[in-house]
Amino acid sequence: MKISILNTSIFLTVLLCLEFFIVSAEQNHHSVKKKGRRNFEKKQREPRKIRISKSDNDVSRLAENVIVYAGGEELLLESNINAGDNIIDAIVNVYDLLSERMDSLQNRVSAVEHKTKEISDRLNHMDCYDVKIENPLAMDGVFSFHLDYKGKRPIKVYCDMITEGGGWTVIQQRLPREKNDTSFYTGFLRNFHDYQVGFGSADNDYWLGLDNLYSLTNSRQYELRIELGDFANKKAHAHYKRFYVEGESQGYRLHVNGYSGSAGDSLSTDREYDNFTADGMLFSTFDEDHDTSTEINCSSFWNIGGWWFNRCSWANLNGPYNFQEEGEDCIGVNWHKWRNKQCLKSTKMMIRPVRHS
Ligand SMILES: [Ca+2]
Repeated sequence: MKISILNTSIFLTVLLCLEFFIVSAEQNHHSVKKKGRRNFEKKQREPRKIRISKSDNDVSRLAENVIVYAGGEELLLESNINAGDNIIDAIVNVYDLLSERMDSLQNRVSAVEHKTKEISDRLNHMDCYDVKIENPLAMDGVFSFHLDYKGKRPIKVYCDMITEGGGWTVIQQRLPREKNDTSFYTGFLRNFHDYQVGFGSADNDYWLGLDNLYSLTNSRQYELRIELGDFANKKAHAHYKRFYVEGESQGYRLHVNGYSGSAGDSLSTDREYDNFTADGMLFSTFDEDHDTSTEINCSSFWNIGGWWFNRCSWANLNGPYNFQEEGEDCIGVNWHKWRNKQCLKSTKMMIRPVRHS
């Protein structure tokens, strides 16, 4: 019986101890859980910031960053919604970063494409002929070219895409005017520097410039065509098989030959040399006398603009724009082999690469 009472006492004692341990374990568990929640809530009150470096470009690493931020695995399990928000934030940040870099790359690609096209045009489109070859349906109009490999800025010129197959680069132009025409038009009584660099505008009267002429006509072989109109609205033309000018150090000396056409030859020496031929002459203006006359400066004496004067010339296509009065001589825009001392209403000098067939 004593043994029985002892056994019962031991059993009850063991049972009480076991209950004590269970209660302590539960209290400890709740204590840990509560402490963890406080830490998590404290972190949640802080502003949300996720620092993403450029190397954080894979989602698993981003998720890892978010778990560390959330304070541990246990809390992440309890707050998986918040952690999910953080992952989405991180992915949005990466998306923004990638978009920004894509935009930057796109801008750089566009810049390279633009430069490539510019270089390509410079190499492939030197003049109106190149445009016509690439696009046979191209119409008359103003186009931009880099006229030589050193060209920094594109230069605007008028292209004649119709006359005799087109592809003509206009180097000089005087548009037809009427007496009652009060609109502005370019003056051609200019100094040497203006004739060097060019003046006027491609959609109106203009002179392309001796430096540009030198660059163009020394890069390939050109033919020259001159279109003329008088005040009776008659037309004529002069065609030369070969045309080029030398550079500044050679006084922009003119070389032109191989005449054909309806206007007569007022430039070359094909038939006979005389004191008015332009071929072989240097360029002169009122302030730069390089003509062959020892007595006068042709340009300033006759007031006829810049030209390849001899003593003096059969042509003044850069003379002042004067209207022809019936029966009177007119010193202005002249082509003597066609209309002698009558002033002309319109002129157009244009060049095209010689085609070797
Ligand atoms: Ca002289």
